Amino acid sequence: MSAAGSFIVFEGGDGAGKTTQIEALAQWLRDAGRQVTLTREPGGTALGQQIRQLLLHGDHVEPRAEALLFAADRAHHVATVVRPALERGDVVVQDRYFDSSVAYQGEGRDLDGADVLHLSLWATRELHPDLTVLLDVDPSVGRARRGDMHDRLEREADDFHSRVRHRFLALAQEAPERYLVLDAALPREVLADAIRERVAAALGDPT
Ligand code: T5A
Repeated sequence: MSAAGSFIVFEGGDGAGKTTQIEALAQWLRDAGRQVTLTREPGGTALGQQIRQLLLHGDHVEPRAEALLFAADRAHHVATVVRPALERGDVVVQDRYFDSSVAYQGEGRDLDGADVLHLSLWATRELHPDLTVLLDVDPSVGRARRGDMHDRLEREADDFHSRVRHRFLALAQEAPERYLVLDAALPREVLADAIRERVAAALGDPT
């Protein structure tokens, strides 16, 4: 486990259902008496909210600048929110982390994935999640779930989102012991049960 606490990250394509599952998991952990820090990238700090606005709702951003901005958000977030929470002993439940950069900027934007990963490892002083829950979603399902709400990255074509999806799956295959991969098309409760079971095992039963 990372420091004193535990670091659980949710990843997946847009509209995969991460927010839904993160909220359910955080409530379950709190009910079990755990101290939980619920956070997200980009935008888990005041500075990050400004970066999020630029990245998701601003004008065109060059791919390398985009990768650097996500990494800058991450560096500040990990140093000021995530590490202090882990040092307190919290369970940190986080919406997106560096796999999103490798998948979206490395694969989607066609930058070198190894460079993008290296940037995030430098930014975070190599803080790895203890567990990553990957909600694997077909881009057309994610798009339908999002309705008319599309930010700058969500507006990319289905081909972009297919490449992102396959990079997420490849990352999980490289280190299966650190991932829980679930089909995001399953009913919410089925997903929530599977996540709780795996998190309980990772935490040594939070109840
Ligand atoms: N990004 C991010 C990068 O490019 N690089 C990076 O390094 C990082 C960190 C962030 C954007 O930035 C990009 C990736 C993203 O494009 P975000 O705020 O994380 O944006 O946006 P999304 O991931 O798209 O978040 P969404 O809120 O759109 O999707 P969620 O959280 O995955 O899904 P959720 O829970 O809001 O659910 C979406 C809808 O589906 C329903 C929900 O009720 C909701 O209506 N739903 C289900 N329906 C049927 N069955 C289920 N199992 C369902 N679960 C949820």
